[in-house]
Amino acid sequence: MDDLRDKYLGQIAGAGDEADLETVRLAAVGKKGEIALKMRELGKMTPEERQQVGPALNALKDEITSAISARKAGMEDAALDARLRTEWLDVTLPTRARRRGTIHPVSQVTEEVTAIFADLGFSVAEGPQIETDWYNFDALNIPGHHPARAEMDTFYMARAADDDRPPHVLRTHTSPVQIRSLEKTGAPTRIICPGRVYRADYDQTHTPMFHQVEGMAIDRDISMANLKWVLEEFCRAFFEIDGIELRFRASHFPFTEPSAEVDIRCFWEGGTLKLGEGDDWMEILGSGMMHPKVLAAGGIDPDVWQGFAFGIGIDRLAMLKYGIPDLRAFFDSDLRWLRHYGFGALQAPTRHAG
Ligand code: 2U9
Repeated sequence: MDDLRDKYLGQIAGAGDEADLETVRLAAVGKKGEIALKMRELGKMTPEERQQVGPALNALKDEITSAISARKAGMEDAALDARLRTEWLDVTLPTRARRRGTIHPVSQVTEEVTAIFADLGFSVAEGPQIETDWYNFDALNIPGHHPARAEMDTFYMARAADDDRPPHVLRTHTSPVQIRSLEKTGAPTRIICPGRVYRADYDQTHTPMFHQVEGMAIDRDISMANLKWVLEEFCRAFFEIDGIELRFRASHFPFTEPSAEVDIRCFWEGGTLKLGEGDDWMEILGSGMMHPKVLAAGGIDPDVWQGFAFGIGIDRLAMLKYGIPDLRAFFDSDLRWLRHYGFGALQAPTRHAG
C-alpha cells in the first residue's frame, strides 16, 4: 500500500501538464486502474484480511483523488497567472501627446469675456436652455402678438395633444437668465449670462445653436454713460487694442429703451479685417437701458432702480478676434479644424490675473 501511495503521489507531483495528470488518474483510480484491480482481489481474501485491506484501499483512492484535484487547481492558477501577466495594462499611463485635445474657440472666448467682466465687477449667472414662454418673451416685453416672436425663428417644444398651455421653447437669447437672477437676488446687481441659444436659421453667418453673452447692471443711478464706458473698456481689453473706437447708433429692441447698436471702427486690408482705425464700421453688439416693464417683470421697482443691458454674439467675437472665416465649421467637430483653431489647455485667457 505504501509503495502504491509513493508511486502515484510521486507521479502526480511530477506531472508536467493536465494531460499527464489525467494519465496518472486513469492508471491509479480509473475504472481499470491499479486500485480497482486491487479491489477486485478483495474477493479472494479472508474476511479478516478484507476488513483491513478494503478501507485502506478506499482511503488510498481518496488520497490520490484529492492530490490530483489539488495539483490540477495549482496548474489552473498558474495558467491564469501567466495569462494575466501577458494581458497586463497600465491604465495610469498618459495619453499620447499628439492626441491631446484642444480648447474650442467658443470656450476660450467665453473665458476671456468672463475674465474681463469679472474685473469690472460682474459675476456669472446661468439658467435653463428650455424655457417657458413667459421667461423667454413676456417678461422681456415681447407679448404674444409682438412681431419679434416671429422674427426670432423660435424652436417650440412639443406638448401633449390635450395640453393647451403655451409650449416651452428653446431659449432664443440668454435674457431669461437675467429675469430669473433678478427674481432671486434683486437690485443692485451686475451679472453676465454666457450660454447657448437657439434659433431656426442656417447659412454662412447663422447656425441653429449659437452662443451669446448678455449682461446687465442695475443700481439707483445708472445711465447710458456707464453703459458706454463699460462696453468701451470691454472692447479695448478683449481685442487688446488701445485705440478702439465705438459708435453708438440708435436702434430698437422691445426690452431696452433707449436702445443702441454698437459698431467698431475698422478697415479691410488684403482680405483681413483691422480694428481700431479706418473708415468702415462693423456692428458688434446691441445694448440699451432696461425697459421699465422688464425691470418690473423681474420684481424690481423701476421708479427706484435703472439698469443697462447688452447682448453680444460669442461665436462672432471669436471669428473677429481669431480670424475664423465660417461660423458653420464651429460645430462640425472636424478634428483638423479643432487642432488648427483650438487653444492649448494652459493658454490662459488674456486678462486672467493668475
Ligand atoms: C434683460 C433686459 C434686457 C439684452 C440685449 C441686445 C440688446 C442685442 C443681440 C446681440 C447679438 C443678440 O447674439 S445677438 O444676435 N443682442 O442686440 N441684447 S440689449 O437686453 C436685455 C437682456 C435681459 C432682463
